[in-house]
This record gives sequence, structure tokens and C-alpha cells, in this order.
Amino acid sequence: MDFDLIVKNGIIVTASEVLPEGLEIGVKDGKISCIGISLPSSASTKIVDAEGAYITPGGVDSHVHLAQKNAPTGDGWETGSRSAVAGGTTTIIAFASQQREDTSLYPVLKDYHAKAKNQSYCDYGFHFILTNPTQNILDQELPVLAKEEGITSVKLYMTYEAMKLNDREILHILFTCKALGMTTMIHAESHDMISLIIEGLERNKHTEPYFHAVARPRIAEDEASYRAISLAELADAPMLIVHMSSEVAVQHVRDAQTRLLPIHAETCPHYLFLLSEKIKGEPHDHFSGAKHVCSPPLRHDPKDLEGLWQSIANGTFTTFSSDHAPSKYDAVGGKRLGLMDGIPRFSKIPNGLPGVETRMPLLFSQTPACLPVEKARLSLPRFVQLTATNPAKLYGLDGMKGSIAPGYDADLVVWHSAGRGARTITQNLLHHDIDYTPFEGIHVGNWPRYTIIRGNIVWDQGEGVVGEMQYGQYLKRGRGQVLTGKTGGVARGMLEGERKYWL
Ligand code: DUC
Ligand code: ZN
Ligand code: ZN
Ligand code: ZN
Repeated sequence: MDFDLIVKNGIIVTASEVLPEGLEIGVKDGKISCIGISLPSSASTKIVDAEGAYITPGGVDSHVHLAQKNAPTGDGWETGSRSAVAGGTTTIIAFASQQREDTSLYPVLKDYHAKAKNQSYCDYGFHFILTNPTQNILDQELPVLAKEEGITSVKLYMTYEAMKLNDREILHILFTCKALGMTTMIHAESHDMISLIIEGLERNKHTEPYFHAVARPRIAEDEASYRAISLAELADAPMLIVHMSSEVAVQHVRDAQTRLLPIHAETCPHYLFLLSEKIKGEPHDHFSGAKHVCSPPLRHDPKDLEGLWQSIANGTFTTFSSDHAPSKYDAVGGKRLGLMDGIPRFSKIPNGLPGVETRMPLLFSQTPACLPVEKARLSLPRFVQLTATNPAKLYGLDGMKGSIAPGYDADLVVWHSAGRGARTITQNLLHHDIDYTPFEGIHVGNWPRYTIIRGNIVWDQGEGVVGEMQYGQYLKRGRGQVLTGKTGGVARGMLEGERKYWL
């Protein structure tokens, strides 16, 4: 075999183990063709010497917002995907977002394809955001779009006036997605609790950014998460609750998993590294707290943060995504969103943070690769599960993405060898088109030295982004796998076979 690329002298980490040192990865035509010892090379074989460093699968970031219609100062495809590869992510799944007035998903998809095509440094797919689930969309369009366009997941919102669905609509979608083998993602926060609190805060003129956290108390996430799980249980359908920030809500997920329900959970870097004191901003500039406004909000109780870390380690979380959903702090012309004639209005600050580039290094920094074993928050295989293998399986990319094994795309991260590669995160090192990072000043013990997509180096830390903007390919995804629990169970309080009376 004449390999195009051999990556040698590394320590390969998979979702189940850390392989012995010295194994080599042989790549042909963009795919991993074998893993072995002393692979033969020819004059045309490119050699990457990992110098004893860990090699992990390229990151699969399954929750990224780019060029979304409702985010006018957000990140675009060129800069967002550039930022992804510079941080070790090789695949992103972004959102094609239906607006309420859209009665067909075809024009929506066309629009989002046009924004991404030839604009992405990394491979990519789309989830649909459904805000108007008409019967025609559910019965006619989704089956065709799943089969022909490979869009096998949807995201639903329980909050936001412009996006929220009611429980009955959510149930309809769950039934449809289950039948089609699609994954339903859900943003779980109680709209009624939040909108009532916002009205009261505004009436009392409590409108600084910090009140965003007051307006979205943890109980709003806890209640909605439990309700979402109940809907999935009634429908006997798999579900993933996105961007979880509450230890109590995650406990609901863990209880559901213990009962073998197919309920998955996702969390994000900001909930593991930041607390709500950040939203207070600088002492002399409270509005700068706007840089940390996301939903669900950062929590004030360190117990939430600790509880989430436990759920990272103990397997409750299936995926760890960036939820890269940023807006520029100083929007065009120095006009700050959410500051109206000098008066802050937290409810007008766009919700979401940048993080596609920092996701992998932040989590890697908490593994035994960067910390003494007793201080590490998670194992190296668990890092691989959360950042690559699980999202690839859950969203129908298994066999292609997310694993280092023969037949898979040669998407790899080569880290720096032990003791090298540490850095402090600062805005000027990043590649997004956003004017700040919420992780400013956080120290990480390592950073990707090379990011490789389909056998080509796209990020070389010595030289910068060396890939090309047209390189990223659209990924038609297959049916997602259920990674926790199973369908076919009897909902609590129902009798075996009872669903057939009403389905
Ligand atoms: N939901 C997201 O998924 N991202 C940003 C904000 C939000 O509400
Ligand atoms: Zn959301
Ligand atoms: Zn006040
Ligand atoms: Zn999001």
C-alpha cells in the first residue's frame, strides 16, 4: 500500500482506550486505511511526526450557529469554520432555521446551503430548527429531506416568543422523528415563568445585563427539562436536551436514563468554566456583562458547575458542544445591542457566546494529558466520546466521522507533546469574527498542533490556518443511533400496549 500520509510517533486515543505508543496511522484517499507498526512509506508519502503527543479524532461540534437569520452580528461560515479548525474541530453541524412565516423547509435549506457552500474550512451538516411544524412539513417534507438531504435531526424551542412550540406540537414532532429515525434536540426553559419575570424586572427598571440571569432561574430549566422528558416518554421517542446548565435538570436526565429512557444530554464549555458573576461585568462598566449573556444563563451556584463536571465524568452527558452562538459586543458603528440611548435592556441583548475554537482545548485541559490523574475531571477516552465519537453516532455520521479506525475519514487532532502547547486564551489568538472571548485569561494545558481533515493538514499551529475555505464538504447524514436507553418502553402509569389505542 502506498500511503498518502502516515502519522507516526503518537499515542492514539479512541472512545474506549488509550492505545500503546508507537502505532502509526496510514491514510489513503482521505481515509484511514490502517493502523499498524512500521508502515511502509514511499517518496510521495507525507509524514507527520507527532513527537510522542496524543492523537484524538477531529472534533465533531454538533451545536453551532453560523450566519443565522436571527443573529445579524453573529459569526459567518468563513470565520466560524476557520475558528473551528484552529481549535481542532473538523466537523460542525449548524442550524438551518425556519422562521414562523416559512411554510416549507425547501427554501430555508436552499438559503442556508447558499451561505455555507464553498465557505467552509471544515466539513459540515445542518439540523433544522422547527418553529412552524405544519402537517405538510411533518408528513411530506421531513421524510424526503431526511432521505435525500441527509438532515436527520431537528431542534425545538420551549421558550422565546418567536420560536417556542407548545407541548402538543412537540409531541407531534417527536412521533414523526421517531418514525423517521431522526434525533429531536430541545431547548428546555419554561417560557411562561421567564416572560412573567422579565415583565416584572422591566416594570421595576432592573434592566442591566445581570438581570438576564435573574429572569431565567434554574427552576425554569428544571421544570422544562422534566416536562420535555415526560413528552419523550409519552411518545416513546429519543431526545437530546441541549446546553444544560442545571445540576437538578441533569438529575432528571440521569433518573430517566436509569429507567432506560432514550434521553440524551448536552452541555457546553461556558457552563463548566464560568459562573454568573461574569454577567455583572466590570465594576466601572456593568454593561460589559453583556459579553456573558447566554440562555440558559450562567449559574450562580458552584454546585451546578460541580454537578455538571460529575455528569461529564459519569456518562450522563452524551455530547459536549460549543453552542457557538455569538454576537459582536461592539456591533457595527460601535452600537451595542441591548444598549438603547445609553440605557441597558438585557432582554434585547442577543443570547449566546462564541466558543467553537476553545471547546476542544478547554475540555482537553481537564484530562490526564494536562493534569495529574487525581486532579483530572475526565479520562482521555471520555474526552473522545464527548467531543467526537458520540456526536458522530447520535447524528448519523458513524462510519465516516468521529473515530480513529480503518474506513473512517482521516480527521485527526495531533496535540503537542507533554509539557508543550500550553497557552492562555486571549481574544487576539482566536480566528472567529467576534470581538471578544468569554474565556479570556483561562489557561489551557495544550492546544492542537495539527488539525487534519480527510488526510490534509488544515491547521498547523506554527503556520496558522493552512486549509482552504472551499475545502469543507456538506455531509448527508444517516439515521442517528440511540446511545442511552432504548425505545419500546412503557411510559410510567400506562399499561403495556396501551399506546395502540390512541396512536
Ligand atoms: N439557544 C441556543 O441554542 N443557542 C444560543 C441561545 C439559545 O437560546
Ligand atoms: Zn437553545
Ligand atoms: Zn436595578
Ligand atoms: Zn445553540
